[in-house]
Amino acid sequence: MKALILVDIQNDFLPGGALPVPQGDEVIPVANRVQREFELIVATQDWHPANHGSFAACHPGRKPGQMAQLGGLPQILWPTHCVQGTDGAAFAADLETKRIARVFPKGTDPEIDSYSGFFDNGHRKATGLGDFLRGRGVTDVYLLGLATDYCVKATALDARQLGFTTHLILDGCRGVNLNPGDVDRAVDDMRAAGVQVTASRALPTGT
Ligand code: VGL
Ligand code: ZN
Repeated sequence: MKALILVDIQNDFLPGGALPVPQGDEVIPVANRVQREFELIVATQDWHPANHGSFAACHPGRKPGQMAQLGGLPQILWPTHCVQGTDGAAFAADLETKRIARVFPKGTDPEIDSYSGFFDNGHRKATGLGDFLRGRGVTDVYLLGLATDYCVKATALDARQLGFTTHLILDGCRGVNLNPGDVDRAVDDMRAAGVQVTASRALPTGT
């Protein structure tokens, strides 16, 4: 059994959003198209309280892009984004959402960030996504969304660690590239961890 995981396809990560991923909108038609090949579709949603510790605004005198400590871990400070209940946190208007079986919010604890859809960055708490997929008999997960070098990467690595055969739909992802080459390095890291890198046109049909 395979499942499709749509990672953080939210307004704040699109051009014009609070934390825009270059060409982030280009993942939407891919996401809509590949859903046809899946019986089980889930989504992750970056879902921060307004006082989330990953926001530069919560660290007086600090700016987005600088480093801080959060939950005992090094943390990149981001612009305020994906605040619970705001339009920025909503799924992209053009994203097909009717067939999403369950949405897994993440980053809800102000004291720790959560790039992965499975666990927070300290691997202290699970979101329930792993148990959900196991309970549905899923062996293979396919991922696409935003951003390649943060949440897609972290979700793919955790999926591998949990024992899922993990496939990255590369043309359905876009990255931040805070430092030039970050996206390429993220893809290399995923490959090195055993993630299969594929393209939307090469997906198997059916379940
Ligand atoms: C993300 C940075 C901060 C992501 C979320 O979805 O990749 N990146 N929060
Ligand atoms: Zn976030």
